[in-house]
Amino acid sequence: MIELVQFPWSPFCIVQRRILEFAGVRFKIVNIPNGDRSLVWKLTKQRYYGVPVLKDGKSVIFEVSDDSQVIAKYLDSKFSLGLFPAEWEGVQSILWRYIENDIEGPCFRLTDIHWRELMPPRDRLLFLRHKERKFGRGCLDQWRTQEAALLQQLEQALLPFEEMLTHQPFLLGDRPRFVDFDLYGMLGDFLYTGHYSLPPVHPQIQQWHRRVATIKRSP
Ligand SMILES: N[C@@H](CCC(=O)N[C@@H](CS)C(=O)NCC(=O)O)C(=O)O
Repeated sequence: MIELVQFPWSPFCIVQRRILEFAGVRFKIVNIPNGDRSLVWKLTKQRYYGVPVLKDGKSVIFEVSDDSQVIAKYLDSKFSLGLFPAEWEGVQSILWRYIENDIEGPCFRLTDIHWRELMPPRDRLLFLRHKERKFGRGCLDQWRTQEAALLQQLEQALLPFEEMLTHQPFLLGDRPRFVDFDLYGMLGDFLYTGHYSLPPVHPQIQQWHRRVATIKRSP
C-alpha cells in the first residue's frame, strides 16, 4: 500500500494527500514529528530530509528541487489522473511557482504564529531554532504582530484566482488540474489551526474550495 510520510499541516503534504483521496486509492498516512526527520532520511538513503515523501512498495519518491513536482507527476501517471495535460504544461509551471511562493508565504507564517498549539512541548525547541535560523531571531513573534498585514497580503495574492474562477469551476477549466490541488494545499495549511477562514471577499474561491475538498475523479 502507498504510504505518505508527512506532518498534517504541511501545505505540500496536503497537496499530495488530496490528490491521493481524489484518485480514490487506499493509502496510509505516516505522521512524523516536524523536528525528527530520521525516517525520511532512512527511506531516502540519506538524500532528503523534507516532507512529503511517498513510499510505494520498494519505490521511494521525493522532490529533487524547489520547483519539481515529482510526487504529483508520479501519482498522475500511475493512476491516470489527467493533472498535467500537455496543453497546460508551461502555464501550470508558472502558476505553481506563484502558488508556492506568493500564496504559501503568508499561509505558513499565519499558521506558524500558532506554533505552540501545533506541536507537543518536546518538539518546540527544534522548531523554534529551525525557524529562527532560517528567518531570523524573533521571526515568529514578529509575524504575530504582522497578522493583519499577512491576512491582507493573502487576500490580495488570491485575487487572480478569484478572477479565474468567475467563469469556470476549476482554475483551468471544467476539471481539476495539478494547480487546483496545489492551491488547495497552501490554503489547507492556512486553515489548519482553525483561527482563520477563507476571505469573504472571494466567494468564487470559497465555492471552488468546497469542490476541490470533495471531488473524486470520475471512474
Ligand atoms: N517543493 C517541495 C517543498 C517541500 C517542503 O518545503 N516541505 C517542508 C515542510 S512544509 C520541509 O520539510 N522543509 C524542510 C525542513 O523543514 O527542514 C514539495 O513540493 O514537496
